Amino acid sequence: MNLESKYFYVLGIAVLAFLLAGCEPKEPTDLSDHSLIPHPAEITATGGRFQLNPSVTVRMADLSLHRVADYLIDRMASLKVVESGAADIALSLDANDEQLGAEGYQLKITESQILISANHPQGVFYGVQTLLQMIPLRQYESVELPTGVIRDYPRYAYRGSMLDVSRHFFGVEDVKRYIDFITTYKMNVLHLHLSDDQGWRIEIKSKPELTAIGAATEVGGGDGGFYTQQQYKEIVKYAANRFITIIPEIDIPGHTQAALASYAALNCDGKAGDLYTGTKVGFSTLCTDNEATYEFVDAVIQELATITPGKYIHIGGDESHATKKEDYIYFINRVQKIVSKYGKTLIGWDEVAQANIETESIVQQWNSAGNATLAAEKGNRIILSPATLAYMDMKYDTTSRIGYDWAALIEVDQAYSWDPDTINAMVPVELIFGIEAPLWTETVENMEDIEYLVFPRLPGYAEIGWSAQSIRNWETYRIRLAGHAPRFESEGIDYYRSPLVDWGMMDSIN
Ligand code: TNX
Repeated sequence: MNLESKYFYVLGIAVLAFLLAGCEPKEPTDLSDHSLIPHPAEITATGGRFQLNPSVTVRMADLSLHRVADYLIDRMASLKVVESGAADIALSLDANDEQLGAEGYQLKITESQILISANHPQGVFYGVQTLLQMIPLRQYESVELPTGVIRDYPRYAYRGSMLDVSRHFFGVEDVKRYIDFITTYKMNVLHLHLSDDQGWRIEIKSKPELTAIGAATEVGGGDGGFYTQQQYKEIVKYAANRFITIIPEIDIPGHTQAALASYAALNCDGKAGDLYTGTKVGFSTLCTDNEATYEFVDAVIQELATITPGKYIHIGGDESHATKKEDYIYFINRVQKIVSKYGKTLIGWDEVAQANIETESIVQQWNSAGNATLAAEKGNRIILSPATLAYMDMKYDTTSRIGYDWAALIEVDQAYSWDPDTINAMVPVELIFGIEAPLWTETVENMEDIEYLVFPRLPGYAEIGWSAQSIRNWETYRIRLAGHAPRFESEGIDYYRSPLVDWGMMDSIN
């Protein structure tokens, strides 16, 4: 090799080394450089390092934090609980800090300790979620974390997602996996759409035909299925351990073909209808003149209220095109009384605002700004799920392999770039309870399908619900989102590789 070629050889190696170093798994040395989603309210980096050793210890200052500690132990296998003395991770409830509210936390990393404090266990739990996002998966035994302080609290009290288990049924394990998805991003509600034309999915002991007949199929004619009350309770408990409230929805008076096929008395002609496996909407209705209908609704809500510790029952109420308007209003008014009688607060899709609902009831806007305005005039709080922005069953673009496009095509940037406070000029911001991103499942048959539509839009919806508008920005968000790809991959999540996100730059971290 002559001198010149040697020179180029060395230069070549240097360039290669530089390129490789650029792709190497590098952990941020500054606390503000972590790809945290949702973005925390305040991050102050102090420039030091904390070494997390293989035998990590955790100490909880309060017994009521056992749920949080159990969760952390579950996620970090070699974690040991110590009763007293110094611990690597200390969890406490002594924040005594009004700004943090019920769900906020402070995460302080010094050179010798990680301290998560909050006013309530739920805040500590969210501090734990932030910490877990900073620790590379499967490598926590020897990780170094940058020092500093994160102070964080949510913008909205209600941050949810909905899973439609009626159009296609998803079993308990799938629902738990879905709960894990939303847990990571600090959502606090899972709304389960438990009944529709294509299937009734929750055991009601006094109405056995609902599941004997009404759960037997699903869109496309598959086997369907349902949750026993025992299984439902298991889901509720799994969610509660992650500070997530399950909101059950029984969709009435429309979207009821499965119930109409199960009980003849619910039909105006007294004859049981046929099971339905198509995807049309708006053709079915409970007979609003029959007393049998109200006896049925009472029985269903009573059992549902008993197995649901959360304060909300969702009664659907959308797209009742087969119900006359005056019958619809009469029906919703009566159902409102039944829900109240069992000590629960009613939530309904935006159409219910036309009825005489109580001030505490909550209206979920999916379609009509007019209905949301009506609700606001009555003082009802509003959950925002505008179909054109928040429906995760919408395709990303025309090439998406599944999904609908009736409301919009929703690319990842559009899913992220909207402000709930400015959706309706007529709705005062104090009445906005929060946001929910629904996943309807007419085109969604299995977990891979769920993952493809939910990821990567879900983290964006979680950030809309949690982070102040002033700190949200698509250009910086898309970089943080790319930082989550290694997590999606190591958890086997089949996410949509949106061309708007530079996934490649993070490939090698995994
Ligand atoms: C409208 S949103 C519906 C659902 C469908 C969905 C499909 C709403 C309250 N009703 O029944 O599944 O569109 O995108």
